[in-house]
Amino acid sequence: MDTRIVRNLFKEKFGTEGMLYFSPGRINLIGEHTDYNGGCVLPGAIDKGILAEIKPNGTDKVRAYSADLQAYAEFGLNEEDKPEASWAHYIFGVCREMLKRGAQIKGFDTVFSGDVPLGAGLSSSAALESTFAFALNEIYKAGFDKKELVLIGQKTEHHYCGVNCGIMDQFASVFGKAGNLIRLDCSTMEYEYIPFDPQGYKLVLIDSVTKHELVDSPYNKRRQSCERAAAAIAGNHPEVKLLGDATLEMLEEVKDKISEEDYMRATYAIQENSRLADTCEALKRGDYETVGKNIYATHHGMSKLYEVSTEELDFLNDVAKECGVTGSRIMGGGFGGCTINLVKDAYYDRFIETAISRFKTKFGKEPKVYPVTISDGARKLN
Ligand code: GAF
Repeated sequence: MDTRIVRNLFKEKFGTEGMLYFSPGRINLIGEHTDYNGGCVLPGAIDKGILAEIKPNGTDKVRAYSADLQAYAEFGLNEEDKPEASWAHYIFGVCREMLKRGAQIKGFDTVFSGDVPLGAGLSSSAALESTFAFALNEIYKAGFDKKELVLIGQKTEHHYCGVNCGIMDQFASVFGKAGNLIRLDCSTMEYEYIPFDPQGYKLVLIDSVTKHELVDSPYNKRRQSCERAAAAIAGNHPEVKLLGDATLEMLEEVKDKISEEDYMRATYAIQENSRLADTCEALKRGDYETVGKNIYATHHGMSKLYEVSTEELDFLNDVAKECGVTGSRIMGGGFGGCTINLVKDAYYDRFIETAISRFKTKFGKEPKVYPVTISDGARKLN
């Protein structure tokens, strides 16, 4: 990412130079809506993210400029100082979460900019949180380890942004490693890197250009459905805390005690967790046909049981099938955003051309295409 825009703006606004930090957005191969259910996920960091220049300013105020929105916000660090602008909540929230955990954060100046497409489901918000959590931890020598930085980002979403998300996005942004997916057990935060370099295949995102916005979406309702189903199962099986601990047989036992909707959501969440385990095995064998089948099955579950798809995303999924794409599905929370596609090299060009032209004819707008490069996590750049 070109650092010059941020550097020039920082110099222009604050007349000095600061330190540069970067954190990436993420993809997720499989394991969607499993993180807050205590299941597993398989994300990787991408080569797009948020870049921030930061310097303590010797006051008790944060002065922040968003280069992309061309917007400025100034705020104190006490709970009642929450700024009005929603984009500034992420920075304020990270500061507050660090202060609550005993860090000595003081006023600073910052300019930031990103190249993660907004609303595409690539976790621009986690990238923003991770950039500031990582940077402030270093600058103020707060001494948090990387897992704590992940939790600081997640709690920022819960307490300051209104999204009861899991830990996948922040984890991928902080722990990303070039060329590797991360198999993360969200109930324990144990993880392993899985090298991902599928010879003869490409991974590509097609952005349906329908904005995915978790803050306004029924994302939190999906989580509540799963928690109700898990609580019903726990009545018979006290060892079950979340759906990640449950089986389909356990769910059947309580089918009559929960709503049909909760039953559908829970069925998807339990199935998705087993699909993830199966996919990790297939990846280790280099069996991309099985990986692809599981990816399609995830799309079906997200569309028909979890109901987080859109007409545009279902359409892109159908086009992928017709073009012989190995695996294709909605990626991230859903309600808009991208599909992720595992495509054989030989089919790639035809798939991209067909997807663009058919989508344009049907919806009158052009989808965007982002080839995926799995990259490193949060870091200092200078
Ligand atoms: C969003 C959330 F932020 C993640 O925690 C995760 O639940 C994802 O949706 C769905 O898998 O990105």
